[in-house]
Amino acid sequence: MLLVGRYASPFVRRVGVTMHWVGMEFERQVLSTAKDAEAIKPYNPMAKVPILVLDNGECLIESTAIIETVLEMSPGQRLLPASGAARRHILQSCAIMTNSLDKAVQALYEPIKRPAEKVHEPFLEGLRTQIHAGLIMLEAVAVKGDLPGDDTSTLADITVAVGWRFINKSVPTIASAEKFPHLAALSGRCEALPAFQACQPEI
Ligand SMILES: N[C@@H](CCC(=O)N[C@@H](CS)C(=O)NCC(=O)O)C(=O)O
Repeated sequence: MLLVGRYASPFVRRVGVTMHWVGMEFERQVLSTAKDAEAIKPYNPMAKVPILVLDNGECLIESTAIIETVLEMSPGQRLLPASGAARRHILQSCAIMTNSLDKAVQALYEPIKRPAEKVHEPFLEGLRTQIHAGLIMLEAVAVKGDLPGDDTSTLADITVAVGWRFINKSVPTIASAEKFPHLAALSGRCEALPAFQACQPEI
């Protein structure tokens, strides 16, 4: 099994943490979409990461679809129940964070990919507003105690903690520990866990 991508990407990192959590062995090819697009294309012609190359050579894309497969291959896993309200709530927390991350990545790309005179501040402001709304929803989940950030954690803890670290670094004006103390505390607990320690962002 080969995971393609850098842990600087929260999407790659949440796959890596999940695989470590369930004890799945894998190798990693640390390729950057910015610098190594041509090397990524044989795995995914759209040049996006993460990609998980299965032992039979199949290339899986999209972190949610990859994690679904990883968990299906992990009998007895406790990160995501097979059915019921608990599963639904975990998937919703993951969805709120992955949506927020999509917006955070867009906000990061906007000034990098466009000439300075074409960067549209109202668009960026809209992205920040959406990210902020996502974090408010997730802080409420954390306040309820649904994100323990310990060895009883679920896929929601992993995704929210990985996402928080990325957003906190890339848009710190929105994601401060003062505004979101429960998310910041969750991150602190999770980052100390072995599966998180094993997946350190490259930058
Ligand atoms: N929805 C995707 C998002 C993946 C994503 O946005 N990856 C970024 C890196 S953080 C990427 O490949 N960007 C290159 C591009 O969009 O061209 C997932 O969950 O895997």
